[in-house]
Amino acid sequence: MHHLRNHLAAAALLAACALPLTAHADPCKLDISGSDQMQYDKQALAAPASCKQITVTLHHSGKLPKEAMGHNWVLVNAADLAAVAQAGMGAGLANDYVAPADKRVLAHTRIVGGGESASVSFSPALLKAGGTYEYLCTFPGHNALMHGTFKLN
Ligand SMILES: [Cu+2]
Repeated sequence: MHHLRNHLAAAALLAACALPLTAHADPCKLDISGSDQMQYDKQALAAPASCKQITVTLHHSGKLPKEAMGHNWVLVNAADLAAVAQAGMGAGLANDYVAPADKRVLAHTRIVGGGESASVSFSPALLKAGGTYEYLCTFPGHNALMHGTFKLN
């Protein structure tokens, strides 16, 4: 009986430990893809306000190089989207199309080309619950198609 109880406890422990290792089981880790058709695969992302850190991983599902069809993931207050896109254009590829020290940029990945991925982690404390946030790609000309809403829930 003693033996069986230990066995059950070990099985329960294993099940509890295995859960966070399963892909997409962690609501604090988000994935999004950008394509050669200049589109994200998701128009909205959300993460719990209780996350210690939120990590967004951007995948480039296409084949084109970053010079031709680069993508990034840039988080801003919705009201700043156009201005951040404009400033990013002038910053160039060497700066991942993000103006250095632009305080309107809340978080951003580097620019990726076909087959590459990049992640960014940030604290939900940067955002207000109920605030309206948007993410965009600041590669020149992309933000008109490549943007979406970001929410804490
Ligand atoms: Cu893009």
